[in-house]
Amino acid sequence: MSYLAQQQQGQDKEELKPKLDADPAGVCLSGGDWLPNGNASGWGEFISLTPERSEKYYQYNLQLSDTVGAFRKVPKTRHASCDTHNYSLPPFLEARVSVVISFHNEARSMLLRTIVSLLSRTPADYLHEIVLVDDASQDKTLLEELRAWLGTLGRPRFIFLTNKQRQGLISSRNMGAALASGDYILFLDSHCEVNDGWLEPLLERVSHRPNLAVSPVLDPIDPVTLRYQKGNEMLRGGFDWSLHFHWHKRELTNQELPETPYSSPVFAGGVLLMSREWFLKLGSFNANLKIWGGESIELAIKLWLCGGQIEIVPCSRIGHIFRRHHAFDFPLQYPEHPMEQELSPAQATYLHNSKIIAESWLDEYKSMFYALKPAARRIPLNHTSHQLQQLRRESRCHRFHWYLRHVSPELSSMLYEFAATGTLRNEDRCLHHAGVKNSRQQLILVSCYHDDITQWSLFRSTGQLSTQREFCLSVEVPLEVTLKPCLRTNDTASMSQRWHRMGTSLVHNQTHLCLDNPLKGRLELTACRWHAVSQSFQFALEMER
Ligand code: UD2
Ligand code: MN
Repeated sequence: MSYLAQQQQGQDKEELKPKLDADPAGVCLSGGDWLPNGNASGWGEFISLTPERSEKYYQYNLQLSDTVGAFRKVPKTRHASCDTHNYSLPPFLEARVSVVISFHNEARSMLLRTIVSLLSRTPADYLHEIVLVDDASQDKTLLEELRAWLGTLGRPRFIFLTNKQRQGLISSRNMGAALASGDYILFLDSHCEVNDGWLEPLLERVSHRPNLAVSPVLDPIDPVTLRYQKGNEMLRGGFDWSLHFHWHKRELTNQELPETPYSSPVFAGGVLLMSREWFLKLGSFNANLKIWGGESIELAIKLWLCGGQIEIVPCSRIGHIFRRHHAFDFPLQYPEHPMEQELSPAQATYLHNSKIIAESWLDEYKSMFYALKPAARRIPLNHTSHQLQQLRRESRCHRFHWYLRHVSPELSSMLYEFAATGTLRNEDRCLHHAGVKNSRQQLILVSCYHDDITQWSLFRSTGQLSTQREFCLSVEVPLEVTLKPCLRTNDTASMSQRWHRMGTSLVHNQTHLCLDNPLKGRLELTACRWHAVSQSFQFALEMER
């Protein structure tokens, strides 16, 4: 029974009475409105104090968020069998959960809905505490007001923490975790709604295997309509060699049901639950990572390499608003550095964090990362990694090739599938896919130092040369070099998309002509000429055969 339900039902119970008399907070109305102090105007007043009222600022429909109420019903998205399964749960006293939420400029109604969904849908005895870290939000009175309301509930315990200066979500989550005292810790974004029965399936898994960390399936909540949708349980989390997160489709093995928990190379984004002790033993989130990005990939790698596992549990569902753009600014990372001209602060931050992951864990494979992200070489790292070296030694962590072999077949198959990968350079310019113009894909040659410069991969088996967005370099009649969606190789038209290497030339299989850049900027197909500079195209990384 959730805390709120218990409080309502327990109104006659002696032990709850004094608290309820003193503070009638926590009324869950059947219409779906959870009203602090049981007072409709309280909610309105509370949320109207959200300082910035534009939708663009939050990147979701603020007006709607303010009107749908702090509590609402959400559709059941998990498989029916999850409701009838008898979860084997640990005793309450051994499985107290601390929820850590860090937020920066979250709308009041949204943050409150996140908290109220937790209070309403989490078995009271398991929900030990909620740690709220205000990461220097513009709304200066929010936390105090929340404290006034929530702090009086008695249970669960609330811990409130305010950063005077912006620390970013990674440090903030670490600070929250350091103050937490539950057996398990859950990290949550501040615009989530947990669905019915979200916790039991997670606890069942981790209580039997202390080194296991778990994620729910994330159900997307539309940022415009706030419609709660069903997330896909057929995906595993992963990343590519540029250390960007990707979803990979999974296949069900014989007899495996879609709702059965399944192992995953990384978490479903940043929402994860694991033993607090194990989290601290792993050194928490890497404290050298800045502001936003990469921390859950870093944790996933060190967890697997140092003796843990990760599972995604489809019977556990948590709704999350996936925003299309960042809703916040990134602080300048390198004010005096020329790089600041080439990279936005968001790009510089992400690249910095990715470089830390590569340097910490990728061993000899970090050359793959640098080949795909050459700009990362110039990112300065001003820290020591003693702590990490100690962890690797003391916990006898595996080297990265173990992860390739045992955890992420996708990542290792990228190594074997490609004949070459990375930026594709001709003289001092690189081949770049610059989007669509006049309904044609634009293929241009630009400076190789753009952060988002196109990464190409030449597939060994098919000869296709494709961008990360799955466009393939193609030849159209009469001999025009273009970009087209990659075709399946059983489609005969895919013959126009096949290439092979001869030295540093790229030879088109069908015509036996070579890719050429004779006019410095326009690609053509011409007769191959040995050692012609305009026909020489170098990938950042050429694999050994
Ligand atoms: C995704 C993850 C998030 C984290 C992040 C990368 C999901 C559902 N979310 O976030 O958990 O792994 O990627 O780091 O997979 N915030 C701060 N301080 C800041 C910036 C953000 O506290 O300086 C808060 C923010 O209010 C939010 C959370 O951090 O609650 C995550 O940020 P986001 O929601 O803007 O980004 P998202 O969903 O891509
Ligand atoms: Mn988010």
